[in-house]
Amino acid sequence: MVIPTVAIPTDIGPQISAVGYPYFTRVGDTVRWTVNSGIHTTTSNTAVWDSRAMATGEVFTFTFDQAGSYPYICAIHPGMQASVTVEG
Ligand SMILES: [Cu+2]
Repeated sequence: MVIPTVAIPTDIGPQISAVGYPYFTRVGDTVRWTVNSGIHTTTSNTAVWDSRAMATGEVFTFTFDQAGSYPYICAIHPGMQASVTVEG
């Protein structure tokens, strides 16, 4: 079974999957998600951002201007969870 993932196309990017990965970045950085397969969203649990539905190859970016921990899900597949931790 192939688990669809949302990830930037590098090894160090954020990934959202059934397993979930933490991702660490710094204030002022722009995080970029690219859909590798299927249709997914990257949706902040606390309404900080919402990509809405994206198809394969689509890209969403968000710039973090405050430190904190930001959990997010795929709104289409709520079992897909991950988080971004922004360090000051
Ligand atoms: Cu999904």
